[in-house]
Amino acid sequence: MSQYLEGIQGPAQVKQLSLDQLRTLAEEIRQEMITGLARNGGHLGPNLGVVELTIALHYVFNTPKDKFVWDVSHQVYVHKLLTGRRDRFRSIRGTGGLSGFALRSESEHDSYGAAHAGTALSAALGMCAARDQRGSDENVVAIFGDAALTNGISFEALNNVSQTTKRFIGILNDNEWSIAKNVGAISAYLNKLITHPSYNKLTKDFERFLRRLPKGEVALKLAHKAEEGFKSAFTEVALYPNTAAAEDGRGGYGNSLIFEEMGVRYLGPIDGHNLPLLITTLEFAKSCDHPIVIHVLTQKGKGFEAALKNPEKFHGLGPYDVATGATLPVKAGTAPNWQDVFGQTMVKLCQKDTTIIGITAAMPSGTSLKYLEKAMPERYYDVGIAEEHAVLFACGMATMGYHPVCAIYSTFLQRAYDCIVHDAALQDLPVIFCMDRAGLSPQDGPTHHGLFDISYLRHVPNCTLMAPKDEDELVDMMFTATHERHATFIRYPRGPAEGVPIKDQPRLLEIGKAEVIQSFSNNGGRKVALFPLGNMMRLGRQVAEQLAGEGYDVAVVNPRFAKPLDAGVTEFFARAAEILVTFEDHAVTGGYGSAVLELFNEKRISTPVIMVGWPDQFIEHGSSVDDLRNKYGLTVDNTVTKIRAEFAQAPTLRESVVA
Ligand SMILES: Cc1ncc(C[n+]2csc(CCOP(=O)(O)OP(=O)(O)O)c2C)c(N)n1
Repeated sequence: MSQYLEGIQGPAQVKQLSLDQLRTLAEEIRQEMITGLARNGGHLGPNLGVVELTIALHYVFNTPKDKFVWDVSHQVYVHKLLTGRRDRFRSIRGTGGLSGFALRSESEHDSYGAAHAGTALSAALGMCAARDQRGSDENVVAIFGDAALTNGISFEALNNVSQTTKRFIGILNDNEWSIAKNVGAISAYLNKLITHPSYNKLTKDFERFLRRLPKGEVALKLAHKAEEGFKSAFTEVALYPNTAAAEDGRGGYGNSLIFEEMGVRYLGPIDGHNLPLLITTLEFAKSCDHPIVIHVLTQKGKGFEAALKNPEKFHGLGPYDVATGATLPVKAGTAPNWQDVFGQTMVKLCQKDTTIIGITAAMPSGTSLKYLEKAMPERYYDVGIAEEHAVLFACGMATMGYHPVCAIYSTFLQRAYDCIVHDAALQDLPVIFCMDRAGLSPQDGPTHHGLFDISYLRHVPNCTLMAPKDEDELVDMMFTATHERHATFIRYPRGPAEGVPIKDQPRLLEIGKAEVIQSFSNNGGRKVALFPLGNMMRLGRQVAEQLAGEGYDVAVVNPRFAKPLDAGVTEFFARAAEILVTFEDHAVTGGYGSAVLELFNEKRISTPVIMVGWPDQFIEHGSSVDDLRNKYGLTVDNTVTKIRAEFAQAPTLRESVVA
């Protein structure tokens, strides 16, 4: 039983606690997260790092009137616990449960939804502009990580702050980690601010200052009572930084060239686990009439030994053992993950072809490009959370004779759409895109599902788009892509592949050529042609089996290519069949099935098409792919029922066409 957490119905109760009680609350929150997430997993590490920061934010500000805009928002678990969602907390990321991210429809305290990085500063600045327009007085606080700061959009926003508003509060939550270790010059710069000798000295100064408060202790109430005196002294520290530190250009307390030159007051770095320091600093920020960024140092995984030891693993993970932090071993006989096959194949391809290069946008482990990083670091680039840059960087390399491979999740590649069209495709550059998580990312939900890439790529000229039915074909497709002279996209889902053996020597596939898995047997049954794209082959085969058991004559074709379609094979089976079924782990709108319909229109083929795929709506999060497929009918039973219904509906029409 917790002493305080259970009594927290909303931020109002947080404000009533004393400093000691807040500290106990912080411990209780850590315990609840460590034990509560063990069964289903989640973003444990980042949330353990922001316990004190989130408590302080709710202590000082008043949501929902004041607005918190969390970047990525994978670190909002503490915020959820403090804003009336404690009793549903353990449902997080599961079917029907709380979202793992901020979600406007979930709570009035979630002022802005997110899960892609780099959006917080811009959105918060927009809120500030709206506030100033309408003359209201709410505070807007953007909370963003050190890796999110490396994202281009964050800088676009910073560039725009001082000309837009006088009241803007940014919290730079710096734990030195992206998912992997943060990379790049910005990260190095932040590190300089932290390790500068003036940091410790001035922090001590600040502590000394706090101790000078009445009763000589760092006590919240007292800090508040002494507000005016405190603020002016604080301002002095902030406005007149250590000059030596400023002169050598390395920043120092109260001085950071990057922020200051952008017209944004910089304050910090401060200890993000020191509650009174956080509270007093936030109080100060609230009173400022100029834009301000507070640099807060936090420890990812604080309070859980296993998470501290392995920040990358505990950034986001599945079920784990509360005592040891150990995750479940992979069951014997489980097929390798698609991404691991991708990563290992990259190493093999790079060993044979010196023009191949691997590029990730801050996702070395998610995409498994880590294998290349380890084996051939000189052929590997982590460009940070910067998908547009990743694609343009690849385009630049491609102009110089290289074959860059961008390993980017389908959902994150959305951000680089213009670079795909304007740079890769228009210039007809041989960049290879391996789109991981094409399909569902069930526990993350709509922000992470990769259900739109076929639609957003299919109409772009000069592009080839393929989807492997199994891991052996993934290797063939990667090999084939390295021989292409155009932009080539390969989509494959998250998790285990099919468990088929992988040939020693990959095969060059003919572009735009489908694979006939099973032709009609002419057994006298009604003819159905199944075209399952990519990982939908398994479902397609199950449907074929069921239909065959019911006496249908079934053909199964592996389309391989969503672009270019194999027009010949598709037309042949379409004309031979009475019904054609397309399957795709993708939105049906504008997807592979739509491409088939366009072909039918062009060739004046009138065979009915049933399209199995995701409906035209955002698919929520759920505990598993199966949960969501069952809900939306991407199942054997539902497909077979539709086929039967189609035959029942127009039995004679088609017969007359066939005749
Ligand atoms: C556009 C985009 N690319 C990649 C990701 C994957 N991603 C999620 S969190 C994260 C790291 C965020 O690090 P930081 O901003 O420092 O926050 P922390 O987790 O350290 O609190 C990344 C790369 C994403 N969410 N959005």
